[in-house]
Order: sequence, then C-alpha cells, then structure tokens
Amino acid sequence: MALIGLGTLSRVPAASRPLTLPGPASTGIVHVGIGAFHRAHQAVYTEEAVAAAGGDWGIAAVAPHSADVVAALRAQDRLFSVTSLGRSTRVIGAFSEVLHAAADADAVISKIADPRVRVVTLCMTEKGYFTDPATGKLLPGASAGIPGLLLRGLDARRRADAGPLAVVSCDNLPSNGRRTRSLFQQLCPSGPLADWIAAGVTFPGTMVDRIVPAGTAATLAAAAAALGVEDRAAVAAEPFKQWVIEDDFPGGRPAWEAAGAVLTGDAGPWERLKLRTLNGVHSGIAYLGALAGRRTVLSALELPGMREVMGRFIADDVAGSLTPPPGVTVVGYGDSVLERFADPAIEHRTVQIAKDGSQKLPQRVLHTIADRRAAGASPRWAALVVAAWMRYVQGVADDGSALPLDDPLGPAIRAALAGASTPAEVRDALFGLSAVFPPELAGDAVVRELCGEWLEALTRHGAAAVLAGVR
Ligand code: CS2
Repeated sequence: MALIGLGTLSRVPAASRPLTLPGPASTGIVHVGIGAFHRAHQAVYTEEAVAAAGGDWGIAAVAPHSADVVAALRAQDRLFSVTSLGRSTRVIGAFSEVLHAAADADAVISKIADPRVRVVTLCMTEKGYFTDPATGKLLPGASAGIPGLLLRGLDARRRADAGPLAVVSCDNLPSNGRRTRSLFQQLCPSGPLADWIAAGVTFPGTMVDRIVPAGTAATLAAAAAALGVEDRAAVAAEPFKQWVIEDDFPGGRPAWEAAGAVLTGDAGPWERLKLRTLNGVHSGIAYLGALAGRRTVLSALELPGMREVMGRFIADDVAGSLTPPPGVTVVGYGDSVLERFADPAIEHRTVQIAKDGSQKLPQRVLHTIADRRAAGASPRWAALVVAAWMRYVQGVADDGSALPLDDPLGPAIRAALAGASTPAEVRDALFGLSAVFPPELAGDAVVRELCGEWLEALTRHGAAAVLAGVR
C-alpha cells in the first residue's frame, strides 16, 4: 500500500483530507514532544484554528528522543492521521517541519530565535521537566536535556531581539504554567537572560484533556483501512477533547477558540478539577486494576466495586478538596469521566497509566489528601489509591505475575523497599521518599494509618476482594 504524503492525498477520501498544509515558511509555533497526545490534541486544535481563522501558525514539531517518529513523519510529508474512535479518521496538516532535538539542535535554537515564531508549546511528560515532584525543585540533568536546549533557544532569541514569546506547558502538572516559569528561573536565576525572560516571556497555564492510548498495530490498520494509504504515524483517540488556556500571548496566538478551546484568565480551577478527578481516578483504576490482573481501564472498571469506590473517591475526597469552575460540579464532571473511561472503543492499558507514578501521585492524589487533611477530614479513598501504588511498585500482581516498575524514581523506590517486608514496613519505607511525599504528609498519623490499613488489606486479600468488600 502507498504511503500517505502530498503525492497520494488525492487517494484519501475527501472528508479525511487535511484542512491546511503549512510549509516551513509558515512556522509560528515550536512544539517539543510529538507523541500521540500532541498529535491528537494541540495539533488538531491548531490545524482547525488556522483553517477557520488563518494565520501563519505552522508547527515546527520537535521530537525530544525518538528518531523513528522524525523519519516516519518526514517520509510522509509531515502528515499523520487521527482516528476519533468509533467515528472518523482525518489527516492533519499542522506540522510545517519536523526536527530532532539532538540531531537538529542548532535548527531548534534558530527556530526559537526566529521572530516569526511567537509560541513554544511543550508536551514533555511530567519527568521531562526535571523537577522534584513534591517541591518543584530543579533536579540534575535539566541543562543537558530539553530544558537546557530551550534555554539556549531563549538566549538566541534575546540576542536576536526577536520579540516576546509565550512558552506553554501542555502537560498534566500542577499549575503547569507556574511550574514551567519556575523551571527556567531555576535554570537561569540571574543575569541578562533571566531579566529578558522575566520581561518578555509568558508562561500561560493550561488544562489539556483527551484520552489517547499508545498506538498499536490495530491503530495503523484502522487508519490504513479508512484512508486507503498507509500512515505509520497514525494515532487513535477518544472523540472528546478539551483545552483550557490562559490568554497571555504577547506575540499573538492561533484562534484556538475557533476550534473549541476555552481562553481564560485562570486555568487553575479546570486544571485542578481535571488532575484530581480524571487523572486521580485514572491512576486509581490503573493500580487497582493492574493488581487484580486487568489489562485495560475498561476491564478494570468492570471489577465489582470499582465504580462505586471511584465514585466515592470523587464525591467524598476530591469534591471537598477544590472549587470547580463556575457551572460545573465535581460529581457531575466525575460521572462524565467514568463514562468516557467505559467507552468500549478505547483500549487503554492499565500499566501505561501506572507508569511514572512517582511523578503523577502528587498532583493527582496527594494534593487532594493534603487539602482534605487541612480541612480536618480523613480522605479514605484517596489513601486507597496511594496504598494501591505502594503495592504496585513492589512489582507483583495478586496472581503472582510480574508488574513493570517504569518510573524515573525506580532505583530509589527499589532501594527504599529493599529492607521492607510487612505492609507497615513497606508503607514506612515509601513515605520516606521525600521527592514524592512532603514531610507534612509523611508525618501525618491519620494518613499513615489509612494507607497502612489499605495496604494490609490489599496485601492480604488482593485488590479484587478489597473492592468487592466495600460495596
Ligand atoms: C493518563 C493520562 O497516562 C496517564 O497517566 O491518566 O494520559 C490521561 O489519559 C490524559 O491526561 C487524559 O487527558
């Protein structure tokens, strides 16, 4: 089968063709991190915004690590398709060029220094920020990694006097705009570049949302069947998508609102709602489900008691921990999230969501616990999620099969667990990880007791029995 590309687009059904075809001269955005999530989210919004309202907002798509995705996208003229599961497949024309962070570092730096570029967006995953999950403090490795490359780009822009810029985090981090600003402040605390960043670079916060499971052979087969040509960079996602963006773009931006994004003064209420409800519940389902031997979110949700437990986590713990955006209730939002998770078209693996737990737990669960404790409450269900993580990272499911520990803190977690055998010892060892658990939380007797009880029950009876028992 022929490969998708400019020369084969005529074979693609008309309704599946791209809305725009930006070339290198129209680059207005540099985006780092071109995994499935970016392709199915910001790339789609940007393409639709440009189609509706115009503007030179082609995306220079930078792959931080994988050279394969660069080769695949270049071989097909930067085109790729997004299949909205159960609905339609469309080729997206959003990328104006494709670069590799290491191989094309100089080109990335000159792009950031190009006055036609006015926005830099980031999908680096939690660990890509090289900051301590509990405190946000800079970790070693940032200068040699993508943050260092971006900083060199900012310095080149300053020297070129290329004008102000917005740097936009599209990752599931707490206060992601502030976290990103702080990353650059810590990387470059003083001097002319620090002053220039303070004066000319904004860091709008965002809430990003779309369930985009890692692609499989079936994803590629479905795209090929729909398009009539092969697409090696195809992604599949749920039909739903949401993007809330703080409107602070000193050099302008695409008309993302024309594509359905919400521009606002403060994305915080949306961000907290989404991280604590959707992502918190996702992690809870992932750890408990994986322990019980369930491969996907959908099959984990079918465990007797899982829905009820997650419903109580939302209603009893998350709801009291935050103020939702106007017109939204936490329980109503939570119901819609559980409905999305139950979509039979989505095959989202529990171990995919379970990975990098040390980077995810703080904003997804621990902040809920801290806020509930400050209000004098005992967040029982949130403690169950933490206990499920504590059992998961020991690496053995309830049926004795192995579970992968894929986490940048993996070595520290293994070292902490080395001398621990009873559930109480495991809990104490893991609470000692200060990169995850801040001292106030680790020293809270109520939290320790709740987590200890759940971990004991999970260890003794298994996740399926624990869930069934709380019905
Ligand atoms: C998931 C998220 O993998 C995970 O940790 O919780 O990727 C989730 O699917 C997205 O945030 C949904 O917007």
